[in-house]
Amino acid sequence: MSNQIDRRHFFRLAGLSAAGLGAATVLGNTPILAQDATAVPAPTADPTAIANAATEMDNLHAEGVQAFLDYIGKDPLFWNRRLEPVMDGDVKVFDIECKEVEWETTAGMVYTAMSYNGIVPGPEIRVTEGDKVRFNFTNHLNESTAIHFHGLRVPNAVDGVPFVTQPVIKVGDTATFEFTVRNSGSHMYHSHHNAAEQVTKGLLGAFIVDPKDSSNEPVVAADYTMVLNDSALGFTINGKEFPNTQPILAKLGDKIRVRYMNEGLLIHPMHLHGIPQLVIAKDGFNLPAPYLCDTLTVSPGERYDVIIDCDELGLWAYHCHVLTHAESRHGMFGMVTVLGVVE
Ligand SMILES: [Cu+2]
Repeated sequence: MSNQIDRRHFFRLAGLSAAGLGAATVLGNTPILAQDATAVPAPTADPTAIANAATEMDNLHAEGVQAFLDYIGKDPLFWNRRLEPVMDGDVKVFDIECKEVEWETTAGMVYTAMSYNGIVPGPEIRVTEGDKVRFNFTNHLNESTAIHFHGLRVPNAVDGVPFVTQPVIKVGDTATFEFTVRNSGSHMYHSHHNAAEQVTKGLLGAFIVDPKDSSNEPVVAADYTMVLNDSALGFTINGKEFPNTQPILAKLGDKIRVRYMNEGLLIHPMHLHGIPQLVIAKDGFNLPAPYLCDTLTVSPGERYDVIIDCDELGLWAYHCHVLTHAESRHGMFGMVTVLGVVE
């Protein structure tokens, strides 16, 4: 088969016009010229129609931003989903139910999610290094599940991997896990059974351990957790897609801490406009040499802690920089929020 026939076959598969093929044939066989033949033609449409279409796209972008602004303060769970324990002697007890829930990530986007206690992500666990904790997980799903404490130093027997260290939690059963929290930092808990589906559908949560000795902790005005997820429920921050995400609002001069946790299947380079991020910890380990960046790639399973010194007034876009996770012709969506620095 000649090279010429190969190229004709390729162009036919690509649905290209005979005119384009002819131009490429006349001009030669190099790949560059073949690409030229596929170039988008100069617009020939009515200029008014072009202007209207462009304005329509602009309006969709503007409507999304307005919807975000209108939604500020309407989701108190977004930054605050901590579960207070019940004390049993000196043990902090957390009761968690695994159950399906209809979960709306943004207006009109409702999914049948898998949840811990009816919310996605599940409740945030926050304890102190040295605490004794007990978790009672009850499975109301239609399939077995398992629980892994990701990043925590635990006895092997509570590592949560079915058929390696323990049985699954069968439908209707309650499983109890008890251990002493040995290491501080930003960690997670999530399903370790049919996990690509169960975790991306919502069986995930933050597990934050404050150090017993807090003298080396940075002093901050506020502490935010951003759980990133993708796939089953779209591209979400704390279970929500723009415009139904919430901004971080800070006062000029505030230092804030943000804890990123990626529970999804993809990388998410988190980019903050205007103000650098000081990375102080990776996977719960304080870094010996913190470093500055404006875009921090958070891979699946990773956690990063950053300090943001809010020294510039304004509304600073704050988003994943895989742009297909953040913006389309219909405007911004997915992993987008704003850091608002006000006087
Ligand atoms: Cu992303």
